[in-house]
Amino acid sequence: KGESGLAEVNALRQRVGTLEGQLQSLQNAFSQYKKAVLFPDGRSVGEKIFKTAGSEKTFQDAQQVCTQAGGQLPSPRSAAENEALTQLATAQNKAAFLSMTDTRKEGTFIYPTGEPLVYSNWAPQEPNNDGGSENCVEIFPNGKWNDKVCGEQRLVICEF
Ligand code: 293
Ligand code: CA
Repeated sequence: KGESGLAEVNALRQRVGTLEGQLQSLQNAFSQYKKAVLFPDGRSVGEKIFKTAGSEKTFQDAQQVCTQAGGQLPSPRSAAENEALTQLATAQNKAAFLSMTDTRKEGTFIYPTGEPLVYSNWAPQEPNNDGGSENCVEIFPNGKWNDKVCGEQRLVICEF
C-alpha cells in the first residue's frame, strides 16, 4: 500500500477525470441557479447578494425580516455595492432602509457590528438629524443617503 505504480496512477487519473466532469456540471447548474434567483429583484456584487421583497416596513420590522431570512439589512461598503442597491431602489421607485444607525452617539453612524462607516454617499446637507430624532438611514432611488426617523416605513432590502 502507498505505492504509485502505473495501475494506481491510472486509477487516480480516472477519478480526477470523473471529478472534473462533476465540477463542470455543478458550475453550470450554479450559474443557471444564480441567474434564476436574482431575477428580477436581486443583485450580486462581489461576494454579497442584495434582494428586495418589495414590501415597506419600519426599521425594526425590516431588521427582523432580514435576520429571520438568514440575512441582515444592507451595509454598502463601496460605490459598487451602493450602485447595486440603487438599481433595486430605482426599480421599485422607493427609498430603502440601510443597516446603519447613530442611536448610540448622535452624528456617528455605525454598522450593526459597531464599526464606524468605511463608505458613505450622503445627499447634500445630510445627515441633518431633522427634528432631532433621525437615527436611521434611507437610500433614495438616486443612490444618495438621508438620515431618517426609524419608525417611517421604507422598502425592505436584505443583504446575504
Ligand atoms: C429638512 C430639510 C430638507 C431635508 C429633510 C430631510 C429629512 O426638512 O431639505 O430633505 O430635512 O433631511 O430627513
Ligand atoms: Ca435627514
